[in-house]
Amino acid sequence: MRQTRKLIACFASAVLAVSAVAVFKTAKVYATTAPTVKVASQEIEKGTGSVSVDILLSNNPGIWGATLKVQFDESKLQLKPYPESLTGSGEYGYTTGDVELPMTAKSVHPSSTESLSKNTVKFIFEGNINSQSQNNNNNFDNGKLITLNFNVIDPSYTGNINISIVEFSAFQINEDTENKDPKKITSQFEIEDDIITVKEPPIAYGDFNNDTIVDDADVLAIRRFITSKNDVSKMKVLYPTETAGINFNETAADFDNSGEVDGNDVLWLKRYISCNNSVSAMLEKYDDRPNDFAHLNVN
Ligand SMILES: [Ca+2]
Ligand SMILES: [Ca+2]
Repeated sequence: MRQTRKLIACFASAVLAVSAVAVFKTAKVYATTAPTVKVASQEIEKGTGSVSVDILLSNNPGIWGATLKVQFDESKLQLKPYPESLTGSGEYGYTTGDVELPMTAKSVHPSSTESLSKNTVKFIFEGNINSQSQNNNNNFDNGKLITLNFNVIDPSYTGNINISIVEFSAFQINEDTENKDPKKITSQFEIEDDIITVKEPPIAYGDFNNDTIVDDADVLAIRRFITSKNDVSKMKVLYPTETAGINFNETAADFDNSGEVDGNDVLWLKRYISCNNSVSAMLEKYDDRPNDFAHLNVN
């Protein structure tokens, strides 16, 4: 799923520091030693609510300033706003990373100075060439450039969410000259986009009543479910008080993973609970098992 793109990063003068840089898509494969800015892939479970995504810098050729623009799916993600008491307006959910660029990081989303859509966040790492005391060196750090912190909008969504670096421009000063005049060089950054994968959580086999605990209440509920001809709506009619407000997980009721819910699930669930919810203890004690219950160990 990963997309790789090349982007020409202009090492320009400080005056040109924030100028936009064209993005060129290409199929060419670059050596692993190429300067790279990448989105770190992430995998979360459905309903997690939030996700943090790192933007990583590697093979840093030495940069003094940079501009990073990242796009995301605004129908699925929202950048976490900082509490207003901590920051001014226009600053959004990010945390600085390992790369200690001698610059200030700013998010520009939405920007009063630049027209950005809601699906874009922009950071400017901007040094000060005129400073007498600091920021007069290029930075060669690698690692986390910045971390983006998102809220996942739809708690029921599963699937992929694309995160794309749509602009990365960097510039470099000439440390060898007294006036730090920028070396005007051009370097090629490899840009790697990636995705957030939102997966279904593993099935909590046995937890029929969905309270995150596997215990006798589940045994009883599965018995009632079977009595109700494996129909939750019938069960709710037959046992209105006992079932009120419970979102039963029928997949979890199939404790032995046989494809149907029946007396064997009640039998093995009782055995499992009697062994303090230990699969290995249950398998050691009972050898008439229908399978090795490996599906329980994925949880
Ligand atoms: Ca339960
Ligand atoms: Ca079963």
